Amino acid sequence: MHRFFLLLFFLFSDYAFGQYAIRNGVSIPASDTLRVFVVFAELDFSQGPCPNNLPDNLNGSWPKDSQGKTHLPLDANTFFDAALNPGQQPKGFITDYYHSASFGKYVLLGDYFPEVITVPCSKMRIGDNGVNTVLRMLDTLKSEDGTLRTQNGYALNDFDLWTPTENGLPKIKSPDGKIDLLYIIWKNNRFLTSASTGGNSGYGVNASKGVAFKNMQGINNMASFNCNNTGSGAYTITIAEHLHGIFGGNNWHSAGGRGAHTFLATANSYGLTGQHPATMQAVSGWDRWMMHWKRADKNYVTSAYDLNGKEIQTENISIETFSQGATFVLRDFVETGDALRIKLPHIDWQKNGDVKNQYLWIENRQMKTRFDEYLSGSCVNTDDGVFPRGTPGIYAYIQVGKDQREGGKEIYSGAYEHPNGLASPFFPLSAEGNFDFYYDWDRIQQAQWIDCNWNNSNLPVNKKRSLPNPFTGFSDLYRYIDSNHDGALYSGDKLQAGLSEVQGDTVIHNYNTSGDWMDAFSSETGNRKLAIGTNPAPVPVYTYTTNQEFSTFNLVDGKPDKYENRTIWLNGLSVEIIDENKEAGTITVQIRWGNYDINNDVRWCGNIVLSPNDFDVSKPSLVLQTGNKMLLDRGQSPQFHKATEKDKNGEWMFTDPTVFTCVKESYFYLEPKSQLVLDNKSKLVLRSGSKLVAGAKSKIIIKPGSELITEDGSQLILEAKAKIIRK
Ligand SMILES: [Ca+2]
Ligand SMILES: [Ca+2]
Ligand SMILES: [Ca+2]
Repeated sequence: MHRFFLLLFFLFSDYAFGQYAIRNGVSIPASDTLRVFVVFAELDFSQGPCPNNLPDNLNGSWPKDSQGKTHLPLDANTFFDAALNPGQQPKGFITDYYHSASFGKYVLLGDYFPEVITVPCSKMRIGDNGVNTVLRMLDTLKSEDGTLRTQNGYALNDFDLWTPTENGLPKIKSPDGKIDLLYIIWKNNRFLTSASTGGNSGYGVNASKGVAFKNMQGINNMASFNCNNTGSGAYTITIAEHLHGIFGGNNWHSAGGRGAHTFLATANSYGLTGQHPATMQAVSGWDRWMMHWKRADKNYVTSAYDLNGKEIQTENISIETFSQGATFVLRDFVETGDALRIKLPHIDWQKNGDVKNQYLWIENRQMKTRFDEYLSGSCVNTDDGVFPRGTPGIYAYIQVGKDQREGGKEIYSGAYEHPNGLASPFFPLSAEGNFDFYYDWDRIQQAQWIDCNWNNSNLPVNKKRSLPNPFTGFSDLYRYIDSNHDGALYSGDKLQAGLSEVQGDTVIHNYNTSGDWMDAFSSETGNRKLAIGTNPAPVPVYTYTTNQEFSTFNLVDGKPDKYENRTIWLNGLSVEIIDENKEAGTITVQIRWGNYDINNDVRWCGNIVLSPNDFDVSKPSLVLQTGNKMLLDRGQSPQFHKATEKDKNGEWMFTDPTVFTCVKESYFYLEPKSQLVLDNKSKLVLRSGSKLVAGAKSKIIIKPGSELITEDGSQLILEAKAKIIRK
């Protein structure tokens, strides 16, 4: 039998023999048609004893009649389409979601048993997924033609289209006598994963045998989770549980969820693998790239169009592949798949343990489908309703690792150093920028049940008083604070940031971590460019592995592991919007690699490295243009989970002082009348073979405690009336 499977695989796969690929799905297919058998179930807490004698405190919104009988959620028929004819648009939210995400390649159908299965509490044990209990109860029900019928009249074997294979190998499209995928959606099961399973959690899709029932020999896969409310929250949790069947285990969540995380805090990105606190669940470029979901009329999964209308593959834009730069026209990503994926220079992963590659994704999102919608809609700042579902424009995020689409079985590895190993690998770049936030301690908001506050005490941010920090600052979509001042993050920090903001004289409760209208690069927000001098900038971001509970951190001898990126590699990349066609919804984006100029004031923090000019080492690789000021300063946004030292006001700091290193052959040019200021123990290091030229009347100001270090063989050239001022 085993040999037979392998033969089929060899014949029908377009990959080499033995190749595993994420797009083949874990235990279920991630393309073609799959029909989910859904059972809505509840626990009857009056038929105890219940485990640990816990009470029923998940009441949810499922209806009950006057006899106390629980009925199906009112929107039970809105999750899935039971069937879909070719060319027909799905109505069910989840069927439509995957249909849209995959351009119709993934038809995820579903139908449900027409009554709620009520399970006595005494039949549950803590940690039991409840599958066999539910299957045995179904087995006792009256058969119709030897089977059970679902709401739309399907028999059980209509849910058996597939025979599973190994994770990552193509599934076989023939029945094996087992239900392909059983979803048990619970109203109130407190015992699923622990003695306190919440109203929206449980087991994601995974392979599971299950007992024989009726005319079936069992099941291939199950998901079993609470969904005690109806409406959009129910769809969100269902999509979040389904991802494990197609992407992988907990290390495939993004924007929170269980699994060890890539960054010091989880970033609120969007996409299929996101769940709360994702900004949106609409499909991302990475989702489609990973799953090979291509629009039928296109040649490539990830592509865009040049100015002549020719489709260009854009999944591997780099300084090597598009060294002269390029200009692309992007249509709405969700509808077309147009997107750019740009490999950030200076990180080049070769083997496990190396620093993971980072890629900048650029997507035009016009907010056209019903999935382009904030998950926290009513609490989001939409510019007073001007952009209720987000501002149409360019959305940008950095992908860290998660770039092994095929290979051996290790593509599913959860090992921290493996490129695919960590969850929450996306770092959104909000057009609003990155800052060292100013928190207004005089206006702490006490816990109260008001809109968008949810009884959390919180600390408002004052953006007007925050300092720009494009490289290592936080944004609305990525932040954490030591609010109890004990020198440790995730240690007693009940007071939260991200729920409120000081505007003028008042505090606005706007849940600003959940995304807002200012995230898009667009003429609407005024930010149309990512480059070395902008905020944010297209440079690699720091990583810092945190476990799923944020209780342990992966340090070696007290330092981040060697696969972590802790270097801001400067580069000449710029990504700029050069045209927006509002009517057609298209955006033209220009990519260049030789943009080394800074034409505004900047405040830079972190471990920053300047490399040589990529095209001509005799030319500058960084130019601070006339009249502008660069401040090298110590960042205030935490970059370690434990404080490094106290500042002069006695406050804990979670950063190292800034070090700006100019490596061999790099060339930093201060144009006439520009100013470079070193403050707060910043160091500027000129390595042997590097060059700093201070143009006429420019100034290098070195504040107490800061240093300019010129190694032997480096050049520091002061042109007419340029000055170094030590304060
Ligand atoms: Ca099957
Ligand atoms: Ca914002
Ligand atoms: Ca703390």
